[in-house]
Amino acid sequence: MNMILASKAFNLVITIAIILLMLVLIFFMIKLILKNEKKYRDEKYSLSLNMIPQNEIKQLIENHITRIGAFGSFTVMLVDIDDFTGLTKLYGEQRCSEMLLEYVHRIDVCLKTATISNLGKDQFLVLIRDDLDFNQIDEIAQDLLYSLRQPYVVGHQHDVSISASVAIALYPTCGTSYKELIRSLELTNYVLKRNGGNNYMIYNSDIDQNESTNMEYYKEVRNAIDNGEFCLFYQPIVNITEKKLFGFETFLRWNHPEQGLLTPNKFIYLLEASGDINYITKWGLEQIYEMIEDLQTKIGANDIIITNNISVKQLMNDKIVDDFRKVLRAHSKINPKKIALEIEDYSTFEKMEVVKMNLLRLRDFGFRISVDGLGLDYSSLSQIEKAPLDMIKLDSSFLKDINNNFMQEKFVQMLIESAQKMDRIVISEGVETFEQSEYIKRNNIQIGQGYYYSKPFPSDLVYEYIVAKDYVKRLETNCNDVPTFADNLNVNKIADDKVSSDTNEESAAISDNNESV
Ligand code: G
Ligand code: MN
Repeated sequence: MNMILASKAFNLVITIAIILLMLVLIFFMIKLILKNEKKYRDEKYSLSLNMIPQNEIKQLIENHITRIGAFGSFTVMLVDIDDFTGLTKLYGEQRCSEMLLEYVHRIDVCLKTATISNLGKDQFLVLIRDDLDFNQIDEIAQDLLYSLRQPYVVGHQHDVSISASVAIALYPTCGTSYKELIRSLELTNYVLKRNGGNNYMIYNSDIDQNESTNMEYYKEVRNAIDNGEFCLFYQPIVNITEKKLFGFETFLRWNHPEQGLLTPNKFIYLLEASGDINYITKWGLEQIYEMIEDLQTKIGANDIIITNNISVKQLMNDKIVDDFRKVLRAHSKINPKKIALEIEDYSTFEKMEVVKMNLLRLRDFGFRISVDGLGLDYSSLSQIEKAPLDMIKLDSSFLKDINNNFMQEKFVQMLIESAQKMDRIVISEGVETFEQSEYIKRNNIQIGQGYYYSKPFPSDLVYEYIVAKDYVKRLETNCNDVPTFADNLNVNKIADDKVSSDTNEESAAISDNNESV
């Protein structure tokens, strides 16, 4: 009996010992897994620690030049994320700096023997000491771009795609000192960005001859973006028959610290030249979404449509489609039908396949497409019959000689007829006087825009305007009796009539309008 009890106790002790041993084993295994995981993470991100500061890479390159002399060679690269400012606005600084670690990791994996330094927040200088020929450089750059383009995890989103520009300079042909090499890289980077980024390029002396002045402007525009000097102005579009607000057209303005408020004719070419037009276009769309959300909070459901001017040049780059998709996703509660994309240069757009394609893709997202400044003649009317358009804005030239334009009235009738058939909206722009406003009504155009109704004004006056005009319910019984907005609100804020513009026509129109009130 005792024997049986003793053997049972022994078995129990053994079982407990085995269980304890297994628990200890499991504990150590978990510890090992966690340790490896940590090691992997540390290895992956140790790059941020291994990257050398800018002054060190400078010293390193200068020492290397002294050592190899005029007959040696090496390569430097400037890797710059396209539109990092836009990414940080969309995902936040913290998440983007985490993404940057992964980005640097990819550079390091692609360029195993390279030394990397962080020049600006999204710019990396890479030194490759190997003696490479052009084919090898092409191959390296293509691999690098491919790897950098793969999706990133940012916060909860697992498929964030970013692109980069890789500027490349060879010692000694592209510069014989650190300073010269950096300058060549900056110029090349500028040319890459101007062409829409997402590419690589090796510096050549033609770039220097053609581009150095442009680059100075580029720096100024960059500063303006960083300092938030760009803003959107809003001009009301009114439904004159239903006496209510149709929506707003937005205009880009540069609040220049020395030159005051500038219209796009003064700076759009700079944005186009630097490639920053992509950033500004996306930024503009974000601003509009924010305005729509803000108005919904303040006045509830509404059918206000906000339009955004887009140039053919912007539509030539596929990037606009990706960019707009991202913004659209970030505001998925808002119906994109509330936003109309306005294109000028209708005939150019018609001729360019890529522009048409991009426009159709944007329309598929749900944005409305509007043609701006349409002239009234047979060729433009027959062309737009077939085009994928939702809105048509008639050029103000149509209002210039209203007493003597029988032909134009015929065209308007044709246009209105076809617009009704195709469910399109027709808007008359540049309405400056009471007579013109009456004239468009007589011609069955229901929607008007122009200084007669209101000049464009800054975004923070939009809500004030809607309230002042009592548009929350509907437009006043007779909008023609109401003084223009600028007089209604005597605020000491920038109004569009402070705009510095080249066009005398525009300033003349402003003073005309002021006198008539
Ligand atoms: O081509 P687009 O419609 O995008 O041009 C708009 C420009 O015309 C803006 O700079 C805007 O300030 C200006 N504008 C708006 N309404 C009027 C108007 O009634 N008369 C004139 N001359 N210009 C106007
Ligand atoms: Mn326009």
